[in-house]
Amino acid sequence: MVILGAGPAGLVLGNLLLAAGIDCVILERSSRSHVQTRPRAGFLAPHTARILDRHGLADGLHRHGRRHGACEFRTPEGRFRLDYGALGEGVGHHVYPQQNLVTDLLRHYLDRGGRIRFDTEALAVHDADGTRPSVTTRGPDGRPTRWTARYVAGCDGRHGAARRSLPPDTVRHHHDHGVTWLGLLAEAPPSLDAVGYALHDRGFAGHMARTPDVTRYYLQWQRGTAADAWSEQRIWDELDLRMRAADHGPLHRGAFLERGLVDLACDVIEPLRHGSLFLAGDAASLLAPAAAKGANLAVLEAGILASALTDALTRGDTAGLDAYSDRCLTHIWKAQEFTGWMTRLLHAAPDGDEPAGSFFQAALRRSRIASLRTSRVHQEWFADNYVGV
Ligand code: RFL
Repeated sequence: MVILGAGPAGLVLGNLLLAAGIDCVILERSSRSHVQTRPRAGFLAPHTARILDRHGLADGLHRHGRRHGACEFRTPEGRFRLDYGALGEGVGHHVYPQQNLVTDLLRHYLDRGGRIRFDTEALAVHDADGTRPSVTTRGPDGRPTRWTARYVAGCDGRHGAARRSLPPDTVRHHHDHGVTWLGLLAEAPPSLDAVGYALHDRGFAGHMARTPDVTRYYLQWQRGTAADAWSEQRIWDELDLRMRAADHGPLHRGAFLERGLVDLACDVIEPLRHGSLFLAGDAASLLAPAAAKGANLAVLEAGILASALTDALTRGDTAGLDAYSDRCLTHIWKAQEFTGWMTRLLHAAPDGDEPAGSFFQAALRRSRIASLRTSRVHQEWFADNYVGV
C-alpha cells in the first residue's frame, strides 16, 4: 500500500493499516521538521477524538488538548454567547494544534514499524485503472524512483500528485465564496474563553484559542492586498475595532508568528476513487476554514478508507471500497453546506455591483443572527453541525 502525504489523513490511514497488519509506505514531499511545525487546524471534533481513541492515538490530545464548547458572536446589536458544547451531542471540541497531532501520529506510526520517506515528492500515479498501480517520485538526492502497490491513497492535499493523476473526465466542483481572510497566529494568550466571531461593517474578525500562549485571529481582507501590507500595530487596532474591544474587553497583544492569506474557496472531487487510487482529506475536498471541518473530515475519511482497505486486503471483500466514494461524499457535502452557511453568516459577501454586500444581504444576516440568538431549535441545529461531520 502506498500513501501519498503525511498530513492527518495519510498518518491516520498509515497507523490504522499497520494496526491491521497491512504493509504500507508513506511518501512525503516535505521534511519531517516541516510537517511537525506547520500550524493549521486546532479544533478537533468529538468523532475525531473517538477515532483516535479507538486506535490508541489520542494520548497527546488527552494530555495537552483542552475542551472547548462556546462561541461568542459580537454584532452591531450586541453580543451573545452560544454554549454549543452543552447542546446537541453534549460535547464540544478538543483544542489541539494540528502540528502536535501530526507529531503524535508520526511517533505512533514509527513506533509501530511504519515506513516513511520524507523529502520525497510524488510526481504522478500510473496505471490506477489496473491492479498494479505505481507512483513515480523524486527523492532528496533528485533521483527518480517508482513504487508499486495494490492500492494508492492520495492524501497529498489539493495540489498533490493524486489529483493531477485523475482522468480528464473526473469532475471538480469548485465554488469561491468571494471572501479572503488574513490568517494570523499571535504569540499572545486567548482573550476570551470562547471562539469569537465579530460581525462588523468593516468586515469579519475572528478569535480562536490554540494554546495558553498562542491565539489564532482572522481578519476579513481586501482580496489582492498583500499579507504584509499592514503593520502589526495597524492589525491590532483593526482587530480591536472589529471585535469591539472598547465595549467587551481588551485583546491580549503579541507578536505575529505567522500571517497568511486564505481565500474562502472550496471544491469537491467526484468520484473519490479511480480504479486503485483513492482520495482522502484535502485531496478529496477543500473546505473554507470558516467552520473548522477540514482536518476532521480528513480523519473521518482516513478511518473509512482504512477499514475498507483492510476488508479488501485481508478478506478479499471489496464492498467497502466500492462504497467509499459515495459514503465520503455524503459527509463532504454536509460539511460544505454548513461551511457555506457559516460563511454567509459571518460576511457581507460581494453582491453584484456592491462589493461590501447589499442592504438586502446585511438584513438577511441580521435575521439569521437574531434567530441563532433566540431560537433553541436553531441553536441545537448549530451545535449539531458545528461539532459534527
Ligand atoms: P495536509 O495536512 O495538507 O497534508 C498533505 C500532505 O501531503 C504532502 N504533499 C505531498 N507529498 C508527496 N508528494 C506530493 N506531490 C505532495 N504534495 C503534497 C504535504 O507536504 C502534506 O504534508 O492534508 P490532509 O492530511 O488532507 O489534512 C487536511 C488538513 O490539513 C486541513 O483540512 C486543515 O488544516 C483545514 N483547517 C482546519 N481544519 C479543521 O478541522 N479545524 C480547524 O480548526 C482548521 N483550521 C485549517 C484551519 C486550514 C487553514 N489553512 C491553512 C487554510 C486553519 C487554516 C488557516
